[in-house]
Amino acid sequence: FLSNPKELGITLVGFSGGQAKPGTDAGPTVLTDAGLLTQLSDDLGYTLRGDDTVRDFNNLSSERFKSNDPPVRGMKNPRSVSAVTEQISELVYTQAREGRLALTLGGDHSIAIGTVSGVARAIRERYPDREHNKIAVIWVDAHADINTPETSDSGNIHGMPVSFLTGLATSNEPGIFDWLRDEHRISIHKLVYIGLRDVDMGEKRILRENGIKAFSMHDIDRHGIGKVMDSALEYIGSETPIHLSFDVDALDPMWAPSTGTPVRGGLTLREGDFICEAVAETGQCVGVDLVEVNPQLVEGGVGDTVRAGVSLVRCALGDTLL
Ligand code: 6HN
Ligand code: MN
Ligand code: MN
Ligand code: MN
Repeated sequence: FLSNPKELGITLVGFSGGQAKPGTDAGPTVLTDAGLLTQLSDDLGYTLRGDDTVRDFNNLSSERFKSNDPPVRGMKNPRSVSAVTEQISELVYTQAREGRLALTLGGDHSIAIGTVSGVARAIRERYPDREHNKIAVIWVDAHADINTPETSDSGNIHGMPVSFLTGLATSNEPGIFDWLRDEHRISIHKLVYIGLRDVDMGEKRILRENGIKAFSMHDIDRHGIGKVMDSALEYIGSETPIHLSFDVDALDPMWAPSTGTPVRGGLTLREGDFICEAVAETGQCVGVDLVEVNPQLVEGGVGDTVRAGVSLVRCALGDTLL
């Protein structure tokens, strides 16, 4: 699915409007300051060709926060999140359309409305005649992020991206996700969750009623991460391109404390790395997000979380495979 499997299209998205805590906007900076991009080219041999291969959204966006953006259907900052994700979708689309692996560093998880929709549209266009031109999404997270505006208690859009991406939630309101069309959407049957442990009541109902594939921490404890990844990848099938959306809060706070909604009882770093390796090993991976790194939250600093994030991205790009 990639025209050159060693070519990356990177998008840096310092955006925090999908939730209330400042700091997530500095996520891409702490990851790149740790040398992540240099490591990807120098250690892993990825090409970052031309000045369009790394798109720094911080410099591109003129209107990250709209000044007049009152809630709609309970959603907070709806116009800002919609405008930002629309631009990300376009950027990521152009990268993936070139056959590059689209890597996005966030930012809060609302940005996945942009990344997943951009990749989904690009792959459809690249393979119009293929049966398997609809991407699967592996969503690694403590949370399901599938609230609709109506089921959400918080109104934070980072808890809703999957409902907009699957079409469970829609909006025709001008400037509020009215840009999302069928070509951007993913099938609810090609979605797999891993690492869930804090799912809201309304979300559990959505998961149940739609028969959505989900591996909770309970399943990982029972079967082990190896069997869980086997089942997840078998469910997706070997012909389907995969987008991996990794929320760093899937890891236990012991490994990734600097994040906005930490939940204890999570993945070890090694289990997280294994998930990424197993996806890389398929050769089907077309997009990767790493989101919710927030350098402002923890007293002892963001070091542990950044090291974990760097490790996850390296593994997703095949670094640890022999
Ligand atoms: N994330 N379910 C909660 C909510 O506000 O809807 C938490 C969402 C967390 C979102 O971690 O990306
Ligand atoms: Mn989460
Ligand atoms: Mn909750
Ligand atoms: Mn999330």
